[in-house]
Amino acid sequence: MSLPLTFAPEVAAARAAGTPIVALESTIITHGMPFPQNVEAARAVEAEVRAHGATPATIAIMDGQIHIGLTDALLDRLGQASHVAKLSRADLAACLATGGMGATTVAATMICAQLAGVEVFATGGIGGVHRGAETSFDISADLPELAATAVTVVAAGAKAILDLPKTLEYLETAGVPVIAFGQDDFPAFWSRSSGLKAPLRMDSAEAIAAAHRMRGRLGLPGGQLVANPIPVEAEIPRAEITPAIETALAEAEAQGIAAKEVTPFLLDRILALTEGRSLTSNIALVLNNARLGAAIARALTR
Ligand code: PSU
Ligand code: MN
Repeated sequence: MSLPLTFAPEVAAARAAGTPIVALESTIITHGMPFPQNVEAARAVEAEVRAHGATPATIAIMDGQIHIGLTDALLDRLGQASHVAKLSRADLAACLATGGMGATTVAATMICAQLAGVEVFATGGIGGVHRGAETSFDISADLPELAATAVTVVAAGAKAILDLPKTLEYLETAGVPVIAFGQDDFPAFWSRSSGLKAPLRMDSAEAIAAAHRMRGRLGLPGGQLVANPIPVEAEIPRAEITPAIETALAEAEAQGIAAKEVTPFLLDRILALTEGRSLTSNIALVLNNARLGAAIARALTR
């Protein structure tokens, strides 16, 4: 039986020509940003990938198919739909089998990208080990996926809503290369630095591509996490974002938010608490990651 993959026309053309492709996730569209900024941002990110010499492939589940690349009509449908499932490794197959509509997280996007032969994926932030994980056990399925699936993921690090030292410890245990791009520190999404040193540093897309290829040659499963700091002009100083994070975390606790609701709840509250400032920064860092993702995809194609 063939895989339930549907390629958008521009992605099918890029595959046929062997030109670089960059995967993009869809949970950021349905659960990370409000409509219509979500659809506008998704289009801007796709345009940025094209402007840097690669073809964007936004991934989502609709009508029993894994869509690798969304036409304008599909992107509009997804961006406006009200009850879209947030899909990770655990629920991807069930959504496909039942014909539901689903947005893919980092973990599910990696799985779908690998099925489609796409080796690079650009996003905003990854999920990680939540604060209080020692009692809640809340660790994102994105982390074990990075250890299992051979896709290089470009993100702006992880948000300070998470426990960043524990997140880095987990990734080390799982054997995931964490590569800060162009600096020593692991970036913290809105902030260029988390105050923690990243285990690895690379300064060129070519080096990241070479490391990706070498993992493949060695037969090491899993991908790489490239942590690309937010551009200076879009950065929100840590002192300014911290109160919003603390308030959002306290609200989540008081309301008993659990499981897959936690991350979307926190993102939504921080957006409101910063009066949209976090959204502007969010879009700037995803565009920045799209540029680096395109450069890595180009280097992999050479
Ligand atoms: N972190 C962000 N922005 C996001 C997400 C995480 O800064 O949009 C989304 C991504 O899709 C990520 C998912 O894969 O949330 C992680 O959710 P969870 O923590 O439930 O695994
Ligand atoms: Mn979780």
